[in-house]
Amino acid sequence: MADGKMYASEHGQSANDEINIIQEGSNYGWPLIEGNETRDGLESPFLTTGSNETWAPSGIDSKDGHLYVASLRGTAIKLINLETGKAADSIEGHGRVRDVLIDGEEVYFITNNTDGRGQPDNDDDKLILLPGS
Ligand SMILES: [Ca+2]
Repeated sequence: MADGKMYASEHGQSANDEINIIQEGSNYGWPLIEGNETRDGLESPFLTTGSNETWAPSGIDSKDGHLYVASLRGTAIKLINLETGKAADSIEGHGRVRDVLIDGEEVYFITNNTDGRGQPDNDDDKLILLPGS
C-alpha cells in the first residue's frame, strides 16, 4: 500500500475474519488462534470482525487514510480507518465484492455474485467504477 505496509485478509473458521499487517517471519496464528485470541509468538490481527460477524474479506487497497476491503459475505467494501483500525464506513448495494483497485482517486471493484454463493442478476458479474470517486 501507499504507506509501505503489506496487508492481508484472512477468513476465520466461523466469523473471526482478520486483516493482518504482514511482517517477514511472523506467524499469524492459523489454525492455533483466530480473532481476538492471543498466544506467545503469534501475531494478533490489525482488525478482526470478532466472533459474531463475518465479512469473508477478499482484495484490499487503500486511499486517503483508509483500507478498502472487498467483502464477499459482507456484500460491501468495508472502509477501515488506518489510524484507529476500526471500520469507518461501507459501500453497499452491489452484492458480493471480490476485489478492489484504487487508481489515483478512482475506486474500481468487481462483484462476484456468480460464484455459487450469491444471488446474481442477469448482468452479473460487473466491473464497477464507484460513482463520484
Ligand atoms: Ca490470524
